[in-house]
Amino acid sequence: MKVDIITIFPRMVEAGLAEGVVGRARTGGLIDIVVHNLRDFTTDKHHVVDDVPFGGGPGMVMKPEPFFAALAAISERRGTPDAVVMLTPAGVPFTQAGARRLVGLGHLVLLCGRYEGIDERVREALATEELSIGDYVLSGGEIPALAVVDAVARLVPGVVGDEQSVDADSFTRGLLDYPHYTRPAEFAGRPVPGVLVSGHHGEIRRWRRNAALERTAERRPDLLADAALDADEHEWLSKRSKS
Ligand code: 9WO
Repeated sequence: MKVDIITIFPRMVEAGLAEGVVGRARTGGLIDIVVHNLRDFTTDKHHVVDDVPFGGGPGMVMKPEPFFAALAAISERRGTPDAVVMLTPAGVPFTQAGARRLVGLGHLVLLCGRYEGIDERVREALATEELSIGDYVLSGGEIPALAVVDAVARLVPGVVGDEQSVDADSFTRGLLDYPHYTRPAEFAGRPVPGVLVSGHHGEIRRWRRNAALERTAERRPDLLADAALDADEHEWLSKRSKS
């Protein structure tokens, strides 16, 4: 899996990729991520990446030339990407299914905007898709880019130590996660559910499945339509909706 990230804040992005699962996957050679400073693709001595907006209005707009030069250099050095993703609130909502689609591609380029936005010619001519991580406007596309990289990287074989934990991820089945507990067995007058300390693995699996289902039905019923449920779970849901 190759990822190229274009940003005017490379240190911010590198810091977000240096630790944890993604950091280990990079050092272990499981993912090849290169962070590019957009200013390296300018031709003036001040490395200008923005300019005033045509038509007037507040703020500055990111110039198209540096993005075009960066994409040409990346294609030359690392091959033509399979997707060029612009991070914007106007994009398609990013989901686990979206992460699964992206991990199937070999090479992604992520474009991070700042200021008031990126010149439209970049979106028209270079971006193959636009992704949003939520309906809010941030200061830049870097945090969304890190979110996308983290979700995609976790799906690269070998990145998450225990493969089972990715498959068992409730979100992998389209459900919210079940509650997690660790020691002490009782804290602040709140005991851990007995089944989790029973040693009955079948019971524990059932408890966790029902807890994920209950939590999803309670908080995100919209996810149930596409969730991968078995017959028991469908029966449980229909009983719940009648109660
Ligand atoms: C801002 C914006 C606001 C309303 C509708 C569409 C919009 N697009 C952008 C945009 O691309 N802005 C650039 C990137 C420049 C300003 C900071 N940027 C940004 C991206 N803010 N928030 C995001 C973002 C990206 C993905 N998911 C949520 C927010």
